[in-house]
Amino acid sequence: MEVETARRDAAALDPELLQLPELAPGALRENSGIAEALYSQWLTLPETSKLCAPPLSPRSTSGSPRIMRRGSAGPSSLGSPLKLVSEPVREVIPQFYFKNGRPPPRDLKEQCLSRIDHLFFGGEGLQDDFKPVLKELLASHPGLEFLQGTPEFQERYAETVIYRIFYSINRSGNGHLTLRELKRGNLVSALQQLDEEEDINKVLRYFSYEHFYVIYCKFWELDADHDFLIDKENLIRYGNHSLTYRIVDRIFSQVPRKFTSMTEGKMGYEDFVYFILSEEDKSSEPSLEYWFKCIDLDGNGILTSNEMQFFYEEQLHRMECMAQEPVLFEDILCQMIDMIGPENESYFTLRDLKRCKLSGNIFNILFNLNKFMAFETRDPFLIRQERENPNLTEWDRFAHREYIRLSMEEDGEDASNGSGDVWDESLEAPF
Ligand SMILES: [Ca+2]
Ligand SMILES: [Ca+2]
Repeated sequence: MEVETARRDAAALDPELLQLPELAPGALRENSGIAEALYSQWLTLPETSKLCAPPLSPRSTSGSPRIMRRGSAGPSSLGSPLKLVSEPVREVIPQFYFKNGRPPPRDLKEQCLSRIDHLFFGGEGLQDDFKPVLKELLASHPGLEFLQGTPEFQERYAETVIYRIFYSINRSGNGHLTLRELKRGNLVSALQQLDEEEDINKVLRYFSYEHFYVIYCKFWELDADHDFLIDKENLIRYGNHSLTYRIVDRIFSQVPRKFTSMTEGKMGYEDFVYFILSEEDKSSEPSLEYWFKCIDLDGNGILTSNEMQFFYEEQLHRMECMAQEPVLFEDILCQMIDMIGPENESYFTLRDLKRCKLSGNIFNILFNLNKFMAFETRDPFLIRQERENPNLTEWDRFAHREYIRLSMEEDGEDASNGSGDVWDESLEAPF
């Protein structure tokens, strides 16, 4: 939908402003091919990619909620964030009230639960079955009111939340959530928290708007041509080129999970959500399973030293290229065995990894150079972060850091004091 809007905008552009050589007046309107070409060019401009970011959460770090700068709360004629950004500054004054006061918060949870009950009456829940639950939530949760002017981002938020729920709870990975899986997961307690908490960003399990914002912006950064698909070359840029070609190949051979994108050789948004959740929290069980499948080249359920060495070779090569002192595989293997303490020292099983809290590091050692280095040097910044909030997951910490960075960027403040790597790079014009 935003694409349509943008296309209309592109068609309505004044050619003079674009300083086109020798373009007859009206040519743009008559020749839609030019408009299309301009539109594609416009999409690749660095400024455009900023404009297409979803609205910041009301709890912006700068204390200046974007929604207030956005202007009128009335329905936007185009419903596009592209338009809203340029509107004049105006404060939103709520123009409605609940005749009998705001409905008691319990209602929301009851509604969601009864929906879910209904959903499982037939035995299993599909992703689509969760859509009405999210729709109700978007209509009634005070923490999501600010999204009401941007229906396309309401939709993206809803799908992201559903993917996150399935990633964590649908452990069979078959897209059919069973009642058993639901009961074992923490969705019901997340709904309860959602009910009692007005600040959506405090509901870290599944529903945080900031978490959605980070996932979506990361995807948008990598998807240079904005066709909502990512190829290998795009993904290799993830996290400041932190991943190896070999692991990216494995992801694209769809070993850890079959892509839902339907376009050969490309990853869609849902596939990316699975990837980023696995990449940024390697301590979680779904993540361990995801990466275990990647490394298990012959798929026999054990990781041998040969399989691990195949991936580590590329890391070693990269260390050499960066003139860093390489850590030999034999040394790293001993370190990994000490860390995991596997039942049989000649290989790792998934059970070995799930038993040990530090297992995620194995995967960083094998294919993520930046995180491997941070681990080797015991990055004091990360250690401090862990001490300050021991209850947060690795994912929560990552999302928090990135949200701050992205929102600084969007606020036009100096982001250079952040680590700034990925974002800066994405701002380079890709031609
Ligand atoms: Ca793309
Ligand atoms: Ca194997």
